[in-house]
Amino acid sequence: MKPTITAFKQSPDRGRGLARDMRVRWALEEVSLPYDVQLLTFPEMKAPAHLARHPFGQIPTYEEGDLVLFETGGIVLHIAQSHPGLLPDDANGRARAITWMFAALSTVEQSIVELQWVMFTERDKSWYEERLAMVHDRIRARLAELSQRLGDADWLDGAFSAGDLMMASVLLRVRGSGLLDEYPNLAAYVARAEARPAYQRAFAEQLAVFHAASGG
Ligand code: GTB
Repeated sequence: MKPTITAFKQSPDRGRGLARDMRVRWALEEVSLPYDVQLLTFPEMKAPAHLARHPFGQIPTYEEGDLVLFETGGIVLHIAQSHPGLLPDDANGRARAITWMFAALSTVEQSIVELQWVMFTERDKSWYEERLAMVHDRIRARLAELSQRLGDADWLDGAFSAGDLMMASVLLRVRGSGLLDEYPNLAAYVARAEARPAYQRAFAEQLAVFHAASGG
């Protein structure tokens, strides 16, 4: 059954692929699963029909027959477990790849989301610069540890997996700050992930939504 995902009708990231539907699109492209997209306005995201799908009124969601999922971690894991291509065959390798997904979402993404909150909502505060520097340092600490672990490997644990998909998606969100470039092996890791044909197809799809919404 062809799944349907939800995404912003007008993404605030202006087609830069930073909204979280991108990681779901990417996973679907990696496993060559065709999908439909339902685009939502902000009021539609907060209306009862969407709240029935997503308790927090966010995007993305994933619907496949009777199955309705929210949270990109759960969605990408479901895709990876139901189709070959994103998880290793051996049980220990699968467990480690899933662990990297959790690490991306809980250990690395947390301070990156905090940075975005600070930049969006605290820019006018007297302590903005001080707080920004603190959050930057928190992110640097995580990036340094991750950089150390990755070393000169292509991917986090053997072949590309859902763990890399999630980690690269999270790291992409911090690239605009310049912090990623302080760790050349992480910048190269993200560039390698972006060069994957599945990533490119997913990126083009979400960019087309932005162009359609802006009439260009
Ligand atoms: N933990 C959830 C998941 O992983 O699925 C988080 C989902 C989430 O935060 N969704 C956001 C949303 O729906 C869109 S992606 N926000 C509306 C709301 O919470 O009411 C977050 C996002 C938005 C904009 C940019 N940007 O402009 O660069 C990047 C990321």
